[in-house]
Amino acid sequence: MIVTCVTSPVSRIGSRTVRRVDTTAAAHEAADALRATIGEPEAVWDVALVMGSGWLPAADALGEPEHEIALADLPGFSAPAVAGHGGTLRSVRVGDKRLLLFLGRTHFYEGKGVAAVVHGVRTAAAAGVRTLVLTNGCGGLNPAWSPGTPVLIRDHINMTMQTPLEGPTFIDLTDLYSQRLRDLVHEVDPSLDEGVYLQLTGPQYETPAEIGMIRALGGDLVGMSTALEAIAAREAGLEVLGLSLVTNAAAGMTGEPLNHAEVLEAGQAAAARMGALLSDVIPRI
Ligand code: 8IG
Repeated sequence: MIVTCVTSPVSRIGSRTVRRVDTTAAAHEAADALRATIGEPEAVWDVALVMGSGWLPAADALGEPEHEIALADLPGFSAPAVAGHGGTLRSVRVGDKRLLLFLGRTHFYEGKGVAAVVHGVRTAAAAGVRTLVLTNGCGGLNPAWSPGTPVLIRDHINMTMQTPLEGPTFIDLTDLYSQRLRDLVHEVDPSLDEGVYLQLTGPQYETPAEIGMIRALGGDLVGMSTALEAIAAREAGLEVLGLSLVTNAAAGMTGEPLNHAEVLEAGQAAAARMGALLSDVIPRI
């Protein structure tokens, strides 16, 4: 359980309400530890950006970080399985905005639970953030989207059958991927298509038959992140922007097998466009 630092054994077997309060407390503990680490006890950030697979090469385009720390050094973020392979957190000024930049995220398939998957989002909210930009690398179901094509997320289908919410937390998701923010991105790049992102748990990629199912359900993009984080963000009152990078055609579409090298290559090739897009969008948020 990721929130052991503030979850007493009593609350763990206690009511759901107590546990929900504890995930918020864990996030505030992490945000306070971040402020203490950088020596700014009053620091507040405006925007958080989660860089998914394929997006990491674009991170440097956002500018020189004022601070960079290992996420594992903050409470509630677990140490990486492989030393040196954990996520990092940067604090960057972009225009007049203070940006919390998460390089790497916890995926559901790591088996640490949904609270661990969304701890970064809740920490960002506790650090004052009002707007969350979620990026990911994903498979594309539209043959017009060649690897390296960015697509705006219009809506999602959460097929993980999980939720970060506990208790009777009836959150409205009607405009989860904010129309205001999508309009703003379209001002910067009118050519961007929109699509519905469908999250599965992974870690295996889909079978061609599953891609057929996803298409029938209305999914345009398929991946292993983002939807659970977006739900937690909305619970925390954040406005959400979602951007997918199609790094591969979904299974069965090309006759070729899927491979991770293809994902990394698509990210490298698209880095300049993605970096410019994010640098243009964030100051306007
Ligand atoms: I990058 O084709 C990336 N992540 N589920 N399917 C799923 N996740 C992905 C894919 C994909 N590509």
